[in-house]
Amino acid sequence: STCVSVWEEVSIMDEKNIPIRTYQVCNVLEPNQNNWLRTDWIPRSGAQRVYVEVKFTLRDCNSLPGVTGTCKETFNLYYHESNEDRESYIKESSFIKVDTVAADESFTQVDVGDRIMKLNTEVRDVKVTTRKGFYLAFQDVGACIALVSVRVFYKTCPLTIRNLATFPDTVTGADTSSLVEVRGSCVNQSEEREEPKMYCGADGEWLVPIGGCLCSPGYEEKGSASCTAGFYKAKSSDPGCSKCPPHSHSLRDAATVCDCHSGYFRSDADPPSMACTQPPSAPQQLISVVNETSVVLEWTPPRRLGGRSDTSYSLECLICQTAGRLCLPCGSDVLFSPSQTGLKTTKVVVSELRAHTHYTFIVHARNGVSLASGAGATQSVSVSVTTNQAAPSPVSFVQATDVTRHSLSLSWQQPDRPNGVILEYEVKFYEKDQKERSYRIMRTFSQSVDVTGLSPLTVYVFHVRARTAAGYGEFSAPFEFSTNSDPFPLIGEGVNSAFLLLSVSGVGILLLISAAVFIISRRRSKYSKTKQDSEEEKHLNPGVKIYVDPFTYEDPDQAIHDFAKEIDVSSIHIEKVIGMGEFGEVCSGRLRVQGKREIYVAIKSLKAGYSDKQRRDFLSEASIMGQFDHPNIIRLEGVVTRCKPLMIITEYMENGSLDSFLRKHDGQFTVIQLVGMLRGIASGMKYLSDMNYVHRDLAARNILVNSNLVCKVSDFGLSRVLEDDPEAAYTTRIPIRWTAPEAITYRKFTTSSDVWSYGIVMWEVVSYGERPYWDMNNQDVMKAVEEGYRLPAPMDCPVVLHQLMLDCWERERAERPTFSQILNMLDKLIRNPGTLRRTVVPEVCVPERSMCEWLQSIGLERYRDTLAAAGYTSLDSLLGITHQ
Ligand code: ACK
Repeated sequence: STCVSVWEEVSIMDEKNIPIRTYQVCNVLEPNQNNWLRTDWIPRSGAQRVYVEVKFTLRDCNSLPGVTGTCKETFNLYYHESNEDRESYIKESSFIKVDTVAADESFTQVDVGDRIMKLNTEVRDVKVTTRKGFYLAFQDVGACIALVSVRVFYKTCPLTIRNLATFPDTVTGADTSSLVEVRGSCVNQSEEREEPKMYCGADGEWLVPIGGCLCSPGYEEKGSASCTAGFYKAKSSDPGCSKCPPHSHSLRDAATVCDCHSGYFRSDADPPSMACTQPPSAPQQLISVVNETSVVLEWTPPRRLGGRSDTSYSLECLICQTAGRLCLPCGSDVLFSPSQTGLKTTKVVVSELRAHTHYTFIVHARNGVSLASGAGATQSVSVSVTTNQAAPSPVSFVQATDVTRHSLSLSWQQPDRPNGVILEYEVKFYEKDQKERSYRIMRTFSQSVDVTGLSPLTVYVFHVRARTAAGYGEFSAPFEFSTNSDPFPLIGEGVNSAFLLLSVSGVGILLLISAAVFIISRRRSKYSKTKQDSEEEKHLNPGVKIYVDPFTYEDPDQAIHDFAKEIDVSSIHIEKVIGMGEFGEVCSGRLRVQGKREIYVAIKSLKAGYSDKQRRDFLSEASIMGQFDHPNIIRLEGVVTRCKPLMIITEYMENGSLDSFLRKHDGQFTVIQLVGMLRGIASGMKYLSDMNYVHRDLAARNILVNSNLVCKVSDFGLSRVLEDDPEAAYTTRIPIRWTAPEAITYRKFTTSSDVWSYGIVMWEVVSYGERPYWDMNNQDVMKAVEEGYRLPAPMDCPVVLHQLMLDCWERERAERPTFSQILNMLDKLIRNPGTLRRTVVPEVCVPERSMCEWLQSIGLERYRDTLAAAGYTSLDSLLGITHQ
């Protein structure tokens, strides 16, 4: 029955009276209708879901009389996918049903001749993905239908531009819910900001865009144009074209950066939005002040900074044969403070220059565009100077007063041309008839000295010279003075005996160092720890004399004879007991070695009934001391070991130990004198640390003072005590108040812990022998120090000195200064006494001096602020205070 189609092709007129072709079928009277009408092959053209819009009319069965039971009001729509475009026969069963289509209620009425027809439009969609194309078929099952049109189409999301990205015309997906992800491409002169993406919905609508593009440098979105001349756009993310910054221009369109006007520059680091700038003009008003062998250079900034704020200066130093002529660059030994290049300040101190030499200094000004502007473009200013270091001129007048049989007071005037601050005077004198074969030297800060120990009725020749940082000046002409008559024996200071000791021990020490190293490595004794510690601190420098620990000797008597001279007891003349030491009495007396002058000495003796260990400990001090030779270390004259009591003979220090000496002379010294004492101690300690010797008990009580106020480090006993008895209650033997925390807690004794102790000594000196941490007990001291408490500045203590103390008391030992730095610092202070003027106390007392001083004098300075707050700032105003 399907072979012969009952669908008829009929021409009718549409509503506009235009003839159209329709397919009609109307077998409503016969049952079991199955009439098929098939389309030609329709290519899919990439579509995945096609839409079929059918326009048709359908007769209402009610309007057809006598058709009940057979008349239908629907037809069926089928499809069949195929690659074949000319299939002649397709089985019914090959078709897949799309839908049963019924007439819509809203029939459009079409006037066809005398009949009114209702035109229906129905759309069905179907997924077609498997073949190149498909056929559609309409199955009539007994209705009265006219197929007016069949339109087949698919949907696309149309080409669009979103966020500067183009999205192509995109065929929708196969399913009604499918989204097709589409990647956009940036439009011309734009670049991707974030991958542009959009989804094409099944209905042909684009969904929310993701990501997008930005206009390339030189272009802006506004009107999608390039930047015009005079404008630029540097980055795609910039909002739009901007006007060229000052001193720059862009001549062509689409500029990404503006070019600088001629004479203006931009550094690599300058952003395109920054104005073009210029190198600075020359620094101005360069002033030089020559101070011995240093020069202070100061200038003012250039008149034109070129529109930048990164001006820096660099210095060129030239050494010239004649002022300003034939110059060569200075050597690298010249020091520039704060630096030679990259200077932000307008002041430099140039030091370590040669004396009496012509220098030219050129100060260059630079900024960020100096390089960009080409070589040789820096502007500079120069100055030529001649250094003028000179030692002081000779002392021209010396006089003697208070002449007695054994002494006289010598005084003199300052040299006419001191050429700097005088640090010290040196007095050389000798008996006139001895000529200069044997002489004594005395040094003093003041312009006078008491010369004692002279022979009666003897003519002495005196020379005085001054020393500044530049060195010693010439000695004065000889001045002769005679003592009065007396038969008392002659006493000298025995310079020669020290020399003798030194020369005897010189070769021996070298041999000993190698012997000691050998012994240490073989014995691996417990003392090797000490040595290790000190090596950690300092890089051993061959050629520098290193202290040898006498405890590394198997035989302590060998050490004593390597380092100390045995003295015949008959040459010692004990005079009186001056104190008690750890091992016995300390006496003063005189020593007369054959062929030498008699000298005053101190004699330490070992009390009877000593143990072997005590003997060893007692003599170890001499073995240590005997290795040292320095004006600020107590000098060993020799030992007596061959007969009893055992004795250690040292130079005699007239003023005894420093702590008691200061307490006796409370407030009697100038700051410079105190600093002079500290300098001596620092110099001695520097010497010890250079020799790798750690003192461990540096304290004012272990410093001795001679008649010239020269301080010398003594007491080399404690250094060994701890090592001998590590398990003992050693803390009781550690001088807690003087010892660095790491030395107390884990026995880390180093030169840095000696520096801590040195800080305490400074405090003792400036406070004239006050006890550190007063009457606090040891436990409290350790706790307070651990918690960061540090001794405050003593009364009238210069700020710089207290700062130096605080530096010595840095918790981290590596942060503490070295003795060499301390020494330099003190020398600087002595050279510039002005820096010592600022003391800690007056700082607190600023508003009204006299009021402040008065409160201080009555111990009520804590009320200063309260009184000031109430308006009482002067003593006058205080007079008006009422009872209320
Ligand atoms: O404070 P002083 O008088 O100085 O009391 C002690 C005492 O001996 C016990 O050590 C004094 N003393 C130690 N060595 C010397 C010395 N070389 N010259 C003068 N006095 C000394 C110290």
